[in-house]
Amino acid sequence: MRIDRADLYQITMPLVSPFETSGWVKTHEERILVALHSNGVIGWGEFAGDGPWYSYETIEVAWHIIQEYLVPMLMGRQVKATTMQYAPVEAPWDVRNRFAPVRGYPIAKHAVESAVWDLWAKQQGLSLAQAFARCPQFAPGAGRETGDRVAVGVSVGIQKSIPALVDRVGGYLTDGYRRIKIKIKPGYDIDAVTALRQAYPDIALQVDANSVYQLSDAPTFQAMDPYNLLLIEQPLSYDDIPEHAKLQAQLKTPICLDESIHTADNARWAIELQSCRIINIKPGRLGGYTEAIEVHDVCQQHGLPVWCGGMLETGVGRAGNVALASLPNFKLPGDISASRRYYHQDIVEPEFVLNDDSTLSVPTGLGIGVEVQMDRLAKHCDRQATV
Ligand code: OSB
Ligand code: MG
Repeated sequence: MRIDRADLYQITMPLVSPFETSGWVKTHEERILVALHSNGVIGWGEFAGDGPWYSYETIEVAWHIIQEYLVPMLMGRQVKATTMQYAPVEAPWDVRNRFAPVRGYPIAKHAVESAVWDLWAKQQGLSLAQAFARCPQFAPGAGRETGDRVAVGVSVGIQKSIPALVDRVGGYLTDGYRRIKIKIKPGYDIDAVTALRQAYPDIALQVDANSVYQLSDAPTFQAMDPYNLLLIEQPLSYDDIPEHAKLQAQLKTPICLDESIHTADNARWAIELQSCRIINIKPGRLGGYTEAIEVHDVCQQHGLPVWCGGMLETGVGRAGNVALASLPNFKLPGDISASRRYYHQDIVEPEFVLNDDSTLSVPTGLGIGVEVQMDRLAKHCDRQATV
């Protein structure tokens, strides 16, 4: 695959409503879009980082790493101080090895790797979901049958009060979402869950702490056990695996790891130590779709269900998440809501809309299966560069 040119766009997108977690609050999202050109075909990828909150990767640092290292390495240019010999990559699943000498920066790597997947799928005449089905298997018997709709829910940020939360959740239920995740923090946890269970006794409900608690907070989570939550997401530190095992041993509710799982090896260790019973897969956090598919396969092999997390992606990243979630071990609804839950207007057409059964349809067109609208991109663009 010869890459002729790469265009980078930095954009700022206002959110429909502020998104608050235990660690940060956002009113706008900054994004980098990567467009790789090859023989007149364009492959798109998105850097949906943030930070340095959820991850250390800020927009400035990602721009630098993508422009000065990742794209040149992909194009086969010599990069300062590397010893590698570069041939063009043949398949998208080879990109992670190409990027392996660069330590860290998984979200930046994903932005470039995902553009290669899109480009390759378009060149092969495949949708992204079909392209994922061609990925080599990373564990015995890994399933590759993809569905045409994926179950989704909504991730609800911290609200000003518990009654405001109950209202907000009611709004999303009316919109048709059948799985609700709420962000929690100390002082806004058991009360929030109790109030939601009183108002909506039977809804599928889960919580996400974004790493703000400690093992000594185990009683808080034990107090949630009677509420029949689907899972408790990332209660402890963002790199921790062993202490989550100690917490899981004290709980009936499954722990789901998000921030702690950066690689397929991390997933293997977490399974081995019984740190969690469910894993959240985000291709950005994992450095790309290939690593994400490996985590999918490893979990499938061990009977651990996975689901697709989100980072408030625009339609570019969202399309990839939907395609990924169509793989068979994605057994729980994803944080992949409709475009309008996040943005007044998405930058792609068609936008993602919620089906009656709380699903999104998996695009069937070539590659990501949605078209980036260049006029909308231009409207939001703060910076552009060409490599
Ligand atoms: O922890 O899952 C998370 C958004 C940004 C960063 C981290 C997280 C989130 C969400 C939102 O929960 C999920 C979405 O995209 O709807
Ligand atoms: Mg999370």
